[in-house]
Amino acid sequence: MAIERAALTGFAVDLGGTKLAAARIESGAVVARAQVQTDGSATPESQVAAMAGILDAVGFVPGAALGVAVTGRLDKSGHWHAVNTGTLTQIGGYDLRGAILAQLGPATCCNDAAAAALAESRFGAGRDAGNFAYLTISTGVGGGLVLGGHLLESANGLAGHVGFVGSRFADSQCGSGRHATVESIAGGRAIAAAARAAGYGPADARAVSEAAREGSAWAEAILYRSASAVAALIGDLTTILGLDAIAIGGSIGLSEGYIARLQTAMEAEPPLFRVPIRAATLGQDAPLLGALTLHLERLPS
Ligand code: BMX
Repeated sequence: MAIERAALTGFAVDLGGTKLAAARIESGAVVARAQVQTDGSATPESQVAAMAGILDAVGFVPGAALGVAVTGRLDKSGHWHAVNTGTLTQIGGYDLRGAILAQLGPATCCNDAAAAALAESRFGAGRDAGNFAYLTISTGVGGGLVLGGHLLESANGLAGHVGFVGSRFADSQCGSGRHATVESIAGGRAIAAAARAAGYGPADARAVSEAAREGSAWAEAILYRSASAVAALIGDLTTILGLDAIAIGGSIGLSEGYIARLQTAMEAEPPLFRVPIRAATLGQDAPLLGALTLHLERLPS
């Protein structure tokens, strides 16, 4: 059952490819937040210890309501797998739900973009949309689909991983094992790699965004190519799902100028295949709010 935002009280943790964040949430508002950098090469046990540590920093007490969002897929049995093994190098089928239950108490574990999609659909940019997609452009390109009010899920946890769809803009090997995916040309790791290949290393995606803001043509070209690949993906998703709206999140997606680039690139699509593109209104808190929402909505009443 869909809950009201005001009913959101508890804790949430969000382990992304770049940052690990935790929040204490009271009546739908984030009242305490902590954030550190993610260590993508840490073992799953160390990742859980880092989650416990950051939850401690926001006042978590084991047993309190808890939602856990992670980059990567969560299968039906609660096992956690990296899809892009370049982002999390040690995560290949770890019993995350079991480890969290043992160390922190009952919690709901889910994909970070799926959680954000649910939150944006319930309380943010997708409130008026029947069929809605959320895309995060960050370390990777993640996605969540809320169709007719229901978050699309699958037994293997891969549903919604739209960054691994093929792209005509790409031509390199993706860390997922697929060739020429959207993520392999549009995500933060791809943006940083393109900057390095053009001789501007060791620039990370944030430095590329900064360079574009200051007017560097090379940085603008890299970001416009990323936006073009995402715009084509949005056209494909609109075709398959008849989307009413799409929200964009993630550190790159929400960086200055990115949504404007997307809107320009979207003009290459015929009008029927376009959809309103909005910024995620919950910003970087969307995965945190969504993970707790999912947890509370699934508690037996
Ligand atoms: C990748 C994939 C998704 C994730 C998305 C955005 C991995 C490790 N991650 O497509 O599960 O939702 O990135 O997450 O395979 P980010 O926060 O790591 O950018």
